[in-house]
Amino acid sequence: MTTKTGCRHLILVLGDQLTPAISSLRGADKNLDRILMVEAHEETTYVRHHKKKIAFILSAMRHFARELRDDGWRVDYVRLDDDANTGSFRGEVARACAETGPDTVVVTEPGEWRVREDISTWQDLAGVPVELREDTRFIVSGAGFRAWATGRRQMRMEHFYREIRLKTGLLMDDGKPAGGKWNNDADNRKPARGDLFMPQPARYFADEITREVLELVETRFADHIGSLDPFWFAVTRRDAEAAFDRFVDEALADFGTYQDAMLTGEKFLYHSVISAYLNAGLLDPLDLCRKVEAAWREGRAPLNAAEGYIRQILGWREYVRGIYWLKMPDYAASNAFGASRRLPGFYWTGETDMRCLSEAIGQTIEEAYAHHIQRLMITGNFALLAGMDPHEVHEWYLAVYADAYEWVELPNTIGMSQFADGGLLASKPYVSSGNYINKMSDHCATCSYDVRAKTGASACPFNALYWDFLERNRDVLKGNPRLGQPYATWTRMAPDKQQAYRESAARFLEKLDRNERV
Ligand code: FAD
Ligand code: DLZ
Ligand code: SF4
Repeated sequence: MTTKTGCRHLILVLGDQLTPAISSLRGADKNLDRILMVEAHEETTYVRHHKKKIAFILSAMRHFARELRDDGWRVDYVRLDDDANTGSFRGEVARACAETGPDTVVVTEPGEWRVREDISTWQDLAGVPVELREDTRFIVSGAGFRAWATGRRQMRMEHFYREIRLKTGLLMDDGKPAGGKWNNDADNRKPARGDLFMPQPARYFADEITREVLELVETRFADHIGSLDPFWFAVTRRDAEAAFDRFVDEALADFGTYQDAMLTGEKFLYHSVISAYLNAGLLDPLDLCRKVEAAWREGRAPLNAAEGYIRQILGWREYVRGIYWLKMPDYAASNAFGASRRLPGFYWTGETDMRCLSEAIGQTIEEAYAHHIQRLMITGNFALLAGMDPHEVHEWYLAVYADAYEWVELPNTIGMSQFADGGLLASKPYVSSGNYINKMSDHCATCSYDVRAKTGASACPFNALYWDFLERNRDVLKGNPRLGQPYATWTRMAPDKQQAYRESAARFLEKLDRNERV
């Protein structure tokens, strides 16, 4: 049945669902149905997103709306500055229902708990049935993950990953892992040297649509973190695919080897820099994995690189999504260590004498991007060692990265990085002293602090904080078999040395709490 304006289904497409393959469009009819896309004030401000993240999403949305219209769809596109815009999905769905009188509102499940909760109220609000469809862009459904998780004592990513390799046949030969091993990390994770050839991600000029968005964002979100210049993100599927192909051609071969490396001034190294595109729907995860497998089979990349890369997408990405939907809403409030320190101001400015942190945060402000090891072993490591409130840490990560949506960011922050879930996701906290950072980067050579000094005002703060963290959280961590060695070392340490570490950490944390420059 159609209604007064000829609208059968009102199909809401969210800003991270930008693909014609989205399940809400399945079975849709260009003559009977209307598509609604909304630039919503509420979405742009529920955390204070990086300007570049907002600009990327709005520009990609506008380009996708154009693509749909060119393909013959009726698209109602509500801009942020439209006078009638009510500022929320809920308000715009109600307004569109009143105007077009659809039989049903159709939407693919969102990536955040908060939006899903909201959607459950729309039926009453708009007086129209709401059909929530599964997001089929993922390889494992919510129900599939729940089935995998049921009855398991431990939900380790590595076991989950093997099952998806079997299920998809990716990197499998005659039912066995290609090359004989499921995981080739033994060949990965070496430090990098500054004289290596550094591939660069594909960069795109801002077209008229993007330029208009950049102006809008600069005006409306002037007080949000980040710079808009340079803006070089792909905002269409075609460009995002070209960016990925370039990564495969130029950087994939060394992806595994330098996956954990950090170099001053090198923001991307051999990473693919496609997470923002992938999470917004411009790229398809299985498609990427198949391209990487093909590169290996054709001899264009070694197995350690191809397997390492595929594991990130097929393994980690699917796994954290499964954990998110399995454990929400309580997961967001996890705080196994009862940590409560406020995030220091330098997380928003990059103004610190700790070179590793100023590099990671500085490039975050500039690019809305940092690679995994910077997020985990620099900003995350420091926040965990210093006892920052995990919820505040989560809101920081959600705000500052162009790829951040809660389904992927929250388990990475709460679980992997802050161990706030007490070890559900990670088998031990990812913490280190300055030694690890010195091994994996060249930052310490130009730092104001001395990485070799253990205690005192000029010693690398990570050194004392590391031992202080272990001692402070002994009750939570003492039974962890993977921490047996560090606890044994601490116990063997002379009491005056232990005391020097703890005093050094306390003095540093007091400075931090007084908002003094560190
Ligand atoms: P590459 O290093 O080239 O890896 C390829 C792809 O693998 C990525 O694009 C991504 O899609 C996937 N991937 C790799 N690691 C992970 C992971 N741990 N979880 C999920 N997918 C992964 N990733 C996000 O996409 N959004 C986030 O909001 C996010 N927040 C994070 C917060 C913290 C504290 C940490 C430690 C990690 C977070 N990650 C997040 C994971 C990872 O850091 C990014 O996916 C990666 O840095 C994106 O850069 P890239 O595209 O160059 O990735
Ligand atoms: C992150 C974001 C931003 C900044 N702005 C919008 C927007 O204006 N309109 C929109 O549809 N989506 C936006 N998004 C993405 C949504 O927040 C995302 O779809 C939900 O969090 C569910 O994952
Ligand atoms: Fe970071 Fe410490 Fe090295 Fe400075 S010395 S760069 S604070 S690890």
